[in-house]
Amino acid sequence: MLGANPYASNGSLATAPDWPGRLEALRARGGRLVVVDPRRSRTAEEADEWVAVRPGSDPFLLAAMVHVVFDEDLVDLGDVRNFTVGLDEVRDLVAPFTPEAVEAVVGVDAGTIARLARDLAAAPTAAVYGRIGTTTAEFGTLASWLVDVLNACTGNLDRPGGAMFTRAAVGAANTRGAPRSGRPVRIGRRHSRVRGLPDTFGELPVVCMAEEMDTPGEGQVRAFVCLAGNPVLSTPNSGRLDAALAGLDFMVAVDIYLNETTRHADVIFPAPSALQKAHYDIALLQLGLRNVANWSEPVLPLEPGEVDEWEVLARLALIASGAGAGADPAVIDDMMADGLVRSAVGDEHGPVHGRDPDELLALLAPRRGPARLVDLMLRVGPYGDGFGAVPDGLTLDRLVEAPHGVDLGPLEPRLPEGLRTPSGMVELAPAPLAADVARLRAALDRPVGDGFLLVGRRDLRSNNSWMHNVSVLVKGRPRCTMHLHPDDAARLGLADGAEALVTSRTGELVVPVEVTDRIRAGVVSIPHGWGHGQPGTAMAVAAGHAGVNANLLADELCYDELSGNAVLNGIPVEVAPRVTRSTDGEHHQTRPR
Ligand SMILES: Nc1nc2c(c(=O)[nH]1)N[C@H]1C(S)=C(S)[C@@H](COP(=O)(O)OP(=O)(O)OC[C@H]3O[C@@H](n4cnc5c(=O)[nH]c(N)nc54)[C@H](O)[C@@H]3O)O[C@H]1N2
Ligand SMILES: Nc1nc2c(c(=O)[nH]1)N[C@H]1C(S)=C(S)[C@@H](COP(=O)(O)OP(=O)(O)OC[C@H]3O[C@@H](n4cnc5c(=O)[nH]c(N)nc54)[C@H](O)[C@@H]3O)O[C@H]1N2
Ligand SMILES: [Mo]
Repeated sequence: MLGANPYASNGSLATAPDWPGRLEALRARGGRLVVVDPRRSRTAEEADEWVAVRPGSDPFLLAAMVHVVFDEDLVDLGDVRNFTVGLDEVRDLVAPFTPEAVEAVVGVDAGTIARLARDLAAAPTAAVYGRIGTTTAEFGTLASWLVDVLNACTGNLDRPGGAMFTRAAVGAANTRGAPRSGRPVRIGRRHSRVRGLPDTFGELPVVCMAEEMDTPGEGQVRAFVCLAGNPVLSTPNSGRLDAALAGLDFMVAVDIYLNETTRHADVIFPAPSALQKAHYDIALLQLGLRNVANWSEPVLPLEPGEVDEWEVLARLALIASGAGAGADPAVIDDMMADGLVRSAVGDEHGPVHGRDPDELLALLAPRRGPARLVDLMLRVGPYGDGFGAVPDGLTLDRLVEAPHGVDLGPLEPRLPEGLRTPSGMVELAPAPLAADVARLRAALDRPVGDGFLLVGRRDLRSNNSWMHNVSVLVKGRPRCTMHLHPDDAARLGLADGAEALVTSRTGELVVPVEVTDRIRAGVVSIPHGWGHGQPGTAMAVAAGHAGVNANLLADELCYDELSGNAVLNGIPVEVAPRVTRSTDGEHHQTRPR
């Protein structure tokens, strides 16, 4: 497990209840857990081994592990060998990354790296899992790819006990259309105006958001719609974004709080409480560790005058399209349902191919909004009733009758049927990834600096930026502190509880220090999502536990060139004791409180 701390986060892109319990069960049945993290996180503490890498170095570590697997003839693709291409290319791509070549940049000795690779290859089953700490980095996409490559080369792709694919009940691209065919991934169909950064899957990088607002010229962003996001706390160089938002002509937000971002909005549409909404988790159930389907009905009714969030969004879409504020949100809702039904009847591999769209729409009545769309997607999905074609198949009615969810069984091997690649094969070395390895190779020659690198961390009691206005969650010891290794603390003269001044190219902040050996020397950790109490916000509890905004330090010029993703971990910073100027003009270091 690299760059993930499920004891705090309960997992990410690997959805299951009780991750800690699962890890404990894994160890109880004789399994071994190795955690790769610059911090000895709670998960690392529960693990058999903690590998304290330098931030940002995961792709080097992973490439070296793949290298060892090839070099020692340990490659075994298992059952996927008959439909995998690119193995020889991978061997060539990782050739320069010997354990000896990467040990300085990874900060872990070559012997340990080679042993990890051998252990992994020798295990009867194993899974490599990398998350936020590995992806929000300069070579984040390569790190994710190398995780997959390592799983494949050790025979763990698509086998029970290894890394498997969910068969989701709703919305899965890998159960739609023809098996073993798909479109290639295209990056860079559009480019951002100011820096010319390419889009990925239609999205432009968040690292160019502020400059698109504050750089004059044709195409400058002057209006902004923010839906359930708090980018002033969650995105790099948020000081610049904060100022850019203040300078916009117009901003709309849909949010439950008047916070650091929504304070810039001209109009805020409040969303009803989570308890007043129906819920089906389309996104995270694509990555379930078991096939399940869950629908929650609203627990509480809407108050008079309250509007469902989807209606707010539909109305905004209508206004933006010129239809005006009085237009009926049903127009958008019907358009969505109609579009989905038509694509379902057009799918020659689907269960309703060739049927009359109006007949299916009639069968979905009287539901509307998300409930209708979920019912439709369930019924044409891999477990669906196919609108009568499959007796006992899933419908939303069946989920409503099963408030604890429907268990669709453990994950089962899905290859090659689940492949949606252009070649119909597992493509181990797709061109954009293979090309990016040159950038990683070049970085191997960079001198390994000795300055501080800043990483984040998550806390069980916090959720990104927005759980800090709830007293029971923020009471007790402060959560927004900077972890600092005792050796670094001694060298800098910073005691536990003292205030440190942390600076980067983009900003500076003062934060209380927590001296702890649960972090690698040379690395400091500050959680993101804090920095409350700004003028114009209305979150009284959060303001009393304000903390600092770590993303003032994250640099919008640092991003993964392949994906455009922001670098949020491994940010170069300077750390010093906070110096205050006293009335006699002399400088004094702050003392521990
Ligand atoms: N309680 C709680 N749960 C959450 C969230 C929350 O804020 N609070 N957020 C949710 C969200 S949006 C997400 S995406 C998931 C994220 O879930 P996880 O991916 O588990 O994320 P974190 O808990 O932040 O763990 C990231 C770990 O990466 C480490 N790290 C930092 N830099 C590096 C590096 O360069 N290499 C390696 N190997 N490790 C590094 C950090 O020290 C940290 O321990 O959690 C979700 N769950
Ligand atoms: N330094 C650093 N930065 C990070 C990360 C990191 O690990 N380190 N993690 C990154 C990750 S993984 C993520 S996902 C992003 C998250 O970044 P954001 O999505 O920008 O941040 P959140 O704090 O999750 O913002 C959620 C917003 O939704 C609002 N909200 C809550 N419930 C509702 C609702 O029902 N309806 C509506 N409309 N609004 C609601 C909240 O009030 C809040 O304003 O942050 C990223 N930023
Ligand atoms: Mo996230």
